Amino acid sequence: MNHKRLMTSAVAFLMGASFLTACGTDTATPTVTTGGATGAATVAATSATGGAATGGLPKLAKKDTYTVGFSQTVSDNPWRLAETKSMQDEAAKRGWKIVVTDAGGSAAKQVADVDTLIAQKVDAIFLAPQEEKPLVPAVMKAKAAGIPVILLDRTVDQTQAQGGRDYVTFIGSDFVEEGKRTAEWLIKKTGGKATIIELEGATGASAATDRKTGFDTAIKAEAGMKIVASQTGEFNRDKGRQLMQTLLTAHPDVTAVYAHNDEMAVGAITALEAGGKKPGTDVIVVSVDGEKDGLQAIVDGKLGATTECNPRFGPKAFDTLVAYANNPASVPAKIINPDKFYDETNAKDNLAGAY
Ligand code: GYE
Repeated sequence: MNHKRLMTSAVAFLMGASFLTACGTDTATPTVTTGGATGAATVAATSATGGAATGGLPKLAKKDTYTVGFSQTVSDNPWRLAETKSMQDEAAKRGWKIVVTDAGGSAAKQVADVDTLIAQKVDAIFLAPQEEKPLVPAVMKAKAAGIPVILLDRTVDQTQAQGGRDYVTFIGSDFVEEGKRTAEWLIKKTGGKATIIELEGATGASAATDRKTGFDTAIKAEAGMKIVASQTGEFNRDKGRQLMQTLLTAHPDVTAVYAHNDEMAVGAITALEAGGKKPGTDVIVVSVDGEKDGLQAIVDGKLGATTECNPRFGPKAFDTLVAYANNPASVPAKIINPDKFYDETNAKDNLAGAY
């Protein structure tokens, strides 16, 4: 970030902070950034758009710029940081204001964060739900307040809230498919014979539930593929490392590890090496995401493969919101991102562009 940009962000942050105080909504500590100097000069006023929901979805008025909220789950890994940056960069590009909240991995805190965004009367809310069930009331509250919600990267419980009815749409990957593709690569690599430890993502998160379903279903059809342990490492590198250390002691005969994200895979690789195993040879490790450290681990021969899950939502998220303002019927209830796949054949070529 150059000096001018830094100053702009600092000014924007201060203006955002005073804006929050003025509104008496200082229960959370959102980060506020705007799109460059012009954006910073005009951040003082926000406006509520669209009417209150009368059964259907809240409308979004057509405007040149919007103030949007982005409710992030946690900021402790490169995937989350890349997602937040993509949203902020896109806001800056368009001269929109964006208010970012960080739930610190707590669904309860995220519900409060959404309350804060509603109280600020943002035009729309981009929500990355930490967990499927606890965030349903937040979606409903925003709807009742007349604020359209777009779900990003994870979804909410589909039996209670639905795209096109309670929230505008979900934009993200097909997690079941990610789990399945990762399993298929592992089956091929191991000739259908492996003793597997599964490191799950955050409990209750759709990304974890569905990645497990996809992988476990694909493995079930193979008599030689056995999952001997499956526990949560919460999508976190160090928790993944600690969990792998524990599970390795209980299952020293492990020959494969499936981690629901690269962060936990990298942690598991550290634990395997500390436990005297050679990842890539003794134990084949596979995961999901395609972050820089994941691709580097493939180049180093320690990670076998990773199915991409792209965190750069900014352009698509903002385009979708504009499309919704122009013509609500043009936005489908679900927008699925295409995912690439990385292994030793292409990891090196994609390293430079990775996050
Ligand atoms: O794969 C993981 C993260 O919800 C798709 O959450 C996302 C997942 C992502 O923290 O690394």
